[in-house]
Order: sequence, then C-alpha cells, then structure tokens
Amino acid sequence: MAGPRVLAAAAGVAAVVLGAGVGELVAGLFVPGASPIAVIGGALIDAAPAWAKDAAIGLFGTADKLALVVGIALVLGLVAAAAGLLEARFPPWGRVAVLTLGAVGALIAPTRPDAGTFWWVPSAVAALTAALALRPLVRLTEAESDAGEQPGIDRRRFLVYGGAAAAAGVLAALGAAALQSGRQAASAVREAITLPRPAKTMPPVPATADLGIDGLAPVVTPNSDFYRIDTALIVPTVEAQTWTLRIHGMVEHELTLTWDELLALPLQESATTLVCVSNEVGGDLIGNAVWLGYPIRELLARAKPTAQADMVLSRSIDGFTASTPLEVLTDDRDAVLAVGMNGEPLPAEHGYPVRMVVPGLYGYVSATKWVTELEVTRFDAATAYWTDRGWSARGPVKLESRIDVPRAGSRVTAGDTVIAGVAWQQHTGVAGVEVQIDEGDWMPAALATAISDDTWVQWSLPWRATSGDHTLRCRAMSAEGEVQTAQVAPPAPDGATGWHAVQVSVA
Ligand SMILES: Nc1nc2c(c(=O)[nH]1)N[C@H]1C(S)=C(S)[C@@H](COP(=O)(O)O)O[C@H]1N2
Ligand SMILES: [Mo]
Repeated sequence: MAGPRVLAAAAGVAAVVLGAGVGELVAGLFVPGASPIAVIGGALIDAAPAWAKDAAIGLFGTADKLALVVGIALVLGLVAAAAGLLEARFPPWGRVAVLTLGAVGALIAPTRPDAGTFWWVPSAVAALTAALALRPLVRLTEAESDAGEQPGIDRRRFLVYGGAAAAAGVLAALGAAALQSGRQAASAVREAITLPRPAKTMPPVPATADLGIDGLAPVVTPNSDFYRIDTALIVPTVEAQTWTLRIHGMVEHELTLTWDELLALPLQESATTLVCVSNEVGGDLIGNAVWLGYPIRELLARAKPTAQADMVLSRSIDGFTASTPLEVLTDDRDAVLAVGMNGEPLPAEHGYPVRMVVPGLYGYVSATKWVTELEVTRFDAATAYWTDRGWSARGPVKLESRIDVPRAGSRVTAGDTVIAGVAWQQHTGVAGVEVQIDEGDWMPAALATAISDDTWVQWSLPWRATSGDHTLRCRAMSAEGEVQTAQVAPPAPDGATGWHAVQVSVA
C-alpha cells in the first residue's frame, strides 16, 4: 500500500502533468512556438556551456533534442513530486512552488529571439492550472491518511481524480504535439512551390562518382537521410511569401530582398558537401546535396560593403548567428542563398524557405538556416552564436576521410572483399586516399570521380581478407599536397582531426 507521502508526491505529479499539458495545448492552439517546454528547452540550449552541448551531441547525436526534452520532463517530474509533498506538509508552499515554476517559464518566454507579445501566456496558464489542481488532489490524499471508517473510498477517489488529471494532461500534450506536427506538415505552401529552372545548371553527376558499394554513403545524400543539427527545439515556421532578407551594416546600399524577388533572379545549381564542426572522426554529421540558389557574392556586390568590413554575420529567424569571412562570400566559389535541395524546396528542418550554403566552411560559421539577415561587419566588432560559446570564430573544413565498408566491429568473410569510404576537403579537393591494414604499408585506394572540389569523393580498395582481427585505417591527401594529420583533436573548438580506424574480425 502506498504511504501518504507517495500519494502526496503523486498528487504533485498529476497536477503538474495536467498544467503542463494544458499549457502546451494553449500554446499549440493560440501561440505557436511558445510551448513552455520548448521555451525552457530553448533557453537551456542557449545558456548551456559549450562542453555540455558537445557532450550532448557526442552522446545523443541528432537525438540530442529528444534527450533534452526527456531530461526536462524528468526534472519537472521531480519538482512536481516535491511540490506535492510541500503542499501536504506546509500549505500553500506547494502551490507557491508550482506558480514559481510557471513564472520562470513566463519570464523566459519573452526573451526568446522569435518571441511574440503573448508568449508568456501558456506558461502562466500552465502554472495556474497546476496550482488550482494541486490543492484538491492533495486534500484527497490527506483524507486518505486519516480516514477512519472507509479508507478504500478516498484512495479510490484520489486514484480516479489524480489519474484523470494526469490523463487529461497527457491528452492535451498529445493534442499540442499533433497541432505542431500538423502545422509543419501543412506547409501546403511549400508543397505548392514550383522552383524555377536554374539559369545555370550543373553538369549531371557523373555515373562514376558513385561506386554503388553496399554500405557506402551515396555520393548525393537523399534529403530524408541528411543529418540535421541546429539549436531549434521546434522547427521555425517561416512563410516564403512573407520572408525577407535584409542586408545591412557596413554597406553603401542597404537592401531588402523578398521571396518573389529572389526567385526571379537567375538561380544556379551547385553540389556542396555540408559538414558539422561537431562531426567526430568517422562520424556521420556530413551530407552532400545539389543546392539551387543565388550567389551571395552578387547580392553583396549590390550592397557594396565598405573597405573596413571583413565579416558577414548571418542571422536566422530564431536568433542563431554565423560569422562568415567576407572574402569567402565574395570570391568565385558557389556560396549561395539556397532555396532548393536535391530538386525540391528546402525541407523545413533544413531551412525552408531560404538558407546559406558555403563550400569549405563548417556549417556553424556559414550554413544559416531560416536566414533573414546579413549584417556586414567585422570580426573584431561582432561574434556569432557558437563563438560566444567557446568555438572558433572561423571554421574552415579540415581534410578528413572515413571508412564506411566494412563497418567498424563487423564480421567479414575471409577472401576477396572491398574497403571503401569517403574523403573530403571542400573547396580544395581530394587528390588521393591511402589505406593501411594493421601495421602494414599504406596502399593507394582508387578515387571515384569527384563531382567537384566542393564535394566529398568516394574511394575504394580491393582487399583479400585473411582470418583474424584487423585494424583498417585511412588517410586522405588534398589537392594542395596536404596529408591528413594523424594528430588527434576533438571537435571543439574548430573541428576534429585524426585518422579513422575500424576494427573488424575476419573468419
Ligand atoms: N538557424 C540555424 N541555422 C543553422 C544552425 C542552427 O543552429 N540554427 N546550425 C548550423 C550548423 S552547426 C550546421 S552543421 C548546419 C547543419 O545543417 P543541416 O541541419 O541542414 O544539415 O546548419 C547550420 N545552420
Ligand atoms: Mo554544426
């Protein structure tokens, strides 16, 4: 039989689940984006020290956001249980605790970069609901503890009312989640968009660019498999028709571009591999796509940066910023304002309606999604989101290579097989890849045809596998003669280095 303490804690949890669910539903119905959990999660993401985020991405990869939400729910559950106990022992302090929790959410909400006037409301409603439910639920548990005659009756009533409160909360939260995903899916506008034909098309991807080896990453990554990394707990919704890009700061001509104006410009196709600075050696936070976009260089030429400017701080609707060297955006590379990804409008998670893509730089200093602003400035005058959190202000991609086949830890049948992978150093190009088996000599692998210097390239090497355990290593050579360093460096502050090694056992 559960003791009175356990029941009081359960009353706290039931009240808070009800409040949180109602708060989420109010947000889902009336104030999209202001979900109390998302507001608190977003603030935690922005406030977390660099090491914590590094650890989160390292531990959970692209599931880092789910892990955060589960973490918040657990903490919320603990606080709720404590509030139930407090209310039972020292009323009204349990209610005060619950209201304080809601007040924190209501105070944080307006500080979010994309906050609207009523963003505080869902947290306030959540807190009031939880506080109102807490007192009667705790009462029922008290009646239970000193019920003389019929103890079973109040217990049953508590279970019924407490259970109903919690169930209502869960239902409301599910409703909110359905509204949210409906809102994303119902970007009917996005579905209806027909992207203009490129004024400058890319030569078709050579058939010899993809070796077609089982288990090897395809040379062009399908959108559904493309890694996603960003600080947005809820994917920002930006409508193309109201989207604008403002170019301002150290420019002679400030300018604003609309969606229709952007689509009317001569767009170009370009294949560019995007990689995250958090990608570990051998990691999968990398993908390659064919982008449809307009050269940022041309827009900057119109705006005319002043002679002192050396950086462009791009800003997203959700407040994320990236610092990109001005020279990289004005030289002849395909640094684009992209609207299309592999033949369709940008998926919402990848920046719909417009994002930046810049060959040769890690995403955190170049690939701003949901971009709305380019501020021409100086590295010594402004810093970007990740720089403020300890990462380097500049992030050129480092020369790397990865073994995809055979998979690390896999069992290989003795005899003729193949070792294959990918190698990259965007905007420089890869000249060769070498493979080492155990402590043997480095052997040159065959490169597939590169799509361009801005994309990764596949490589392969036939291998007569002999039985036993083996370590396979690879290293790449760049088109400039650089050899991929063996020096092991972690992702922070400007990208991991080292050789990818995989262990396999051959039988
Ligand atoms: N608005 C916004 N843009 C962003 C980010 C972000 O957090 N917010 N993350 C950047 C980082 S760190 C990377 S690696 C790339 C990832 O792009 P993808 O999710 O389309 O793969 O987006 C960049 N653009
Ligand atoms: Mo990244």
